[in-house]
Amino acid sequence: MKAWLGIGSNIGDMAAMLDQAVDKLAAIPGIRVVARSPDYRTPPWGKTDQPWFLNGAVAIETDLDPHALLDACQGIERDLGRIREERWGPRIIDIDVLAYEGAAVEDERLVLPHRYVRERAFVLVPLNEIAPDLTIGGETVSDALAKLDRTGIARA
Ligand code: PH2
Ligand code: MG
Ligand code: MG
Repeated sequence: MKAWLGIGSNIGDMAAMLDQAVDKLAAIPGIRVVARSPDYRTPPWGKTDQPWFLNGAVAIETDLDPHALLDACQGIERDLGRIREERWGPRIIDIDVLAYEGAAVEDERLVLPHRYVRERAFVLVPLNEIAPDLTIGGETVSDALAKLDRTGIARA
């Protein structure tokens, strides 16, 4: 199945963190990285008194089901030294499952498509580079992005 991930970091060597996250994803049996957006510098969203982020998007082909994919992403976050911290606060690496082909999931661990994708320019700007026609919540990524303010977001 195809799935789309958002990656982000706002602590330390952010570009290296995103590279390592993608390398580790590609090294997992059952995950094949098929596309990666350029990195974007993005202003902090939600909790604004924190450093800027570097964000990107990744498309994968996977044999893992949505929850196994979430486990794999969280395992990589742990490997890269992430400790669970405050909601929407600074993080060394964040790997979010944004959407998974054919899957609608809503439980305590996982909501797919991701709850806030269509409100977040920092997610949609990179995602639009690799999946403009992907439909999320009845709307394509490019249509959803057209409604958002992308002030401050720039190719790194
Ligand atoms: N992640 C958050 C909260 N706010 N803002 C930006 N710009 N980029 C992020 O990745 C981000 C955020 C929680 O995961
Ligand atoms: Mg996350
Ligand atoms: Mg996140």
